[in-house]
Amino acid sequence: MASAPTFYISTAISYPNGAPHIGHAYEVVAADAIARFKRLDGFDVYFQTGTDDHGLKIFQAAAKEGLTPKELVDRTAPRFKAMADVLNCAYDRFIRTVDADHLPSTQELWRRMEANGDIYLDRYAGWYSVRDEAYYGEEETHLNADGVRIGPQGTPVEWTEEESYFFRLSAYQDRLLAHYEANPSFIGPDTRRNEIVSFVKGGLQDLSISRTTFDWGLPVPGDPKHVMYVWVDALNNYVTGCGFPDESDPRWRFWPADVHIIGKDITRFHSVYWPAFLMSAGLQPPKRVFGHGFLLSKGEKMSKSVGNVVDPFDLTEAYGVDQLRYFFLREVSFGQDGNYSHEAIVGRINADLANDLGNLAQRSLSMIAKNCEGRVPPAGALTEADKAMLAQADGLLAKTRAAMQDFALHVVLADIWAVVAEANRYFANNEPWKLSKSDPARRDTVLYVTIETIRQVAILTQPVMPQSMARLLDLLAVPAEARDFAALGEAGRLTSDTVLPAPSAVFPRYVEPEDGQAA
Ligand code: ME8
Repeated sequence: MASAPTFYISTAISYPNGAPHIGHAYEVVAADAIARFKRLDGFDVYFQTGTDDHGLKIFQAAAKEGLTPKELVDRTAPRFKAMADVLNCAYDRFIRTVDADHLPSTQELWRRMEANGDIYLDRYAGWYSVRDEAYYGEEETHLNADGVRIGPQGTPVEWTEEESYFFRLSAYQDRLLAHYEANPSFIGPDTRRNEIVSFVKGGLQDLSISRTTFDWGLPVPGDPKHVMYVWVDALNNYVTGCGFPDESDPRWRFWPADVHIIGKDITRFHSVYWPAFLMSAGLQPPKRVFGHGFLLSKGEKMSKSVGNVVDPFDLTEAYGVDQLRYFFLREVSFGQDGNYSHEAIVGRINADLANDLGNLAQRSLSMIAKNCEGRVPPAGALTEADKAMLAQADGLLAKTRAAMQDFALHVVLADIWAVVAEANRYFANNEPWKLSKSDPARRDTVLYVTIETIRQVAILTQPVMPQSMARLLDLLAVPAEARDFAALGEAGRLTSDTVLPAPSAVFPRYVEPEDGQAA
């Protein structure tokens, strides 16, 4: 048997300089849904997430708390892991840049770039943003009303001068542009691609890639008074996870990564610096970089200074894990910014989950429990309406796969819920509750077609709501080995006469707590 095709997906690795926030939750949930979709679709998946433990930002945050940087990250990084676990994200590795295998791997990348003639020692003088851990050209900065110099992401920059190693990024302009040209889907979505292409066309300056003013980082090989620039260290996590530089490691089969899922603010690092480093080191660039939008709390960017950080642990307590995952991925067009509000999430829970899917499952399964001895009813001769309903359900795999090509998670869910809506219309039009006396065989067929549609909806929705869909598939007595995408369509049709468990509600309505205080 041919081995399954590989699929490597990663999130960004988060700065553990504080607690994880809803933006971090959003990113890991989106990547997890894609990873689960690919697993169910037969791919050999590797999914990596983690934390970016080094750098000046962490160094300064630790100093503020009176801790060493290591003490700080050892306290905070586990919170990020706990968040991914609470959100039911099935990652293969939670990497930390303090992990033992990351140092030799990153030093080897450095050595290869150096051997290729792309690293030289000079002095750096320019603008640095600690918040972004990024160097900016003077023309990218401006003075705000208070006379503070601000970088392109809106964060303060400070003048920095020190001896530094440089990476010859300027030499990669043409190769990068050629790479974007030859691989049109390298940067997604398209708006992000256009921004990057024009940035690179504008000319690239060599990049300062080491620091001497603090020591919280990976030592430069052969010159340990320098630590590597945190972005060299951070980006390299993606190949450390594949066993680099040991190309005989079984995990090396996953490189080049199929997609790095990241936020739009760090697209430049992933689609300019990272492929240039890899080209220099003689490695292949990732196949795709996808920059999702920001999750905004009622229109504002979340930040600690604005005081509107929403704790992901509180959100799962208030609404439920699957409900939150569904909300993130249905409400926000993946790639665009999206808004979070209590009203919006309650709206989705009650309309899409409790009413549309939950009620349909509950009503049809209760009728079966009552009228069909709790067994999958027999399907008689199919009418045109029955066939049309089943054809819609059978057509979902092709549709959702197509949407997944562009990581359009919101389209995947919209396509599935269009079939849920159709199933509700079908159920209402055929009025099976009226047929018990007049035509029980017809009633059974309608119920069969309804729950067969629900079966396919449940299989396809597992990547987004794994626990709830497992429960729904349990209620349909679908065996564990018939829950992947190979069981979609006619191949996995429900078998009449199968005994079903007693039905129970999968999606309760959200009811405001007594004191009116939500989340
Ligand atoms: O950038 N909505 O770490 P980070 C959606 N360590 N996504 C958001 C968000 C929001 N409100 N706020 C942040 C770093 N993000 C680096 C990455 S990767 C080699 C190194 C996203 O903790 C952000 O865009 O600041 C990024 O993809 C991720 O969260 C981690 O952000």
